[in-house]
Amino acid sequence: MPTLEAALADITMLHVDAIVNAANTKLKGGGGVDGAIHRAAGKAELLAATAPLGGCATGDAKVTSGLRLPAKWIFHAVGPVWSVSRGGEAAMQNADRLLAGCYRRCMELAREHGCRSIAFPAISTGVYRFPPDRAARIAVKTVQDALPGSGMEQVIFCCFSSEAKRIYQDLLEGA
Ligand code: AR6
Repeated sequence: MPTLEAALADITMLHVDAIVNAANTKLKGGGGVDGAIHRAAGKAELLAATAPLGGCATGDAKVTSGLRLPAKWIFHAVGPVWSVSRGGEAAMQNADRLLAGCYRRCMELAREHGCRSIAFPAISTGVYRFPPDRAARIAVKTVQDALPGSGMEQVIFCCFSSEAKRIYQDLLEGA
């Protein structure tokens, strides 16, 4: 059985086959985890690697190598911006679907690239303001659904605060 774990860590330091970036549709870098990944991987080199990819749609992900990171691959996923004030329940469900799409697509990419370990940040829960509890439920469920037959051995939900880690731990322990 693969291990699913919550870790409090800087995702750029993790020794896994793939780390996931919380990117934007232009794939031209930004703040938060995206900025940290660009700094650690080598900003100029990573921008050169993403330039030919033609951006990325929300809910999808694109691949580059890990460059100077310990990880072999970076999956650049674009999560939805949480802006329900403009659409109520329908907008929330659309955001849920797009966020799930990020995790599903990254698990597909992991399989295509023969990855046995992957680390996800809490996509959309920073600048994009997705509620952390709701995002974590979607993350864990989508990854669990994608595990059978994936060859995955280790999935790390990489948290940047102890509150975020607690949310994931509770979900993973079935609390
Ligand atoms: N390691 C792990 N998690 C981190 C790290 C890190 N080094 N740094 C931040 N986080 P955010 P988003 C957490 O804002 O909401 C960028 O400008 C952070 O605490 O990085 O998807 C992009 O270019 C939060 O829980 O991503 C986009 O424009 C989580 O990572 C936009 O932000 C995601 O926060 C994407 O916004």
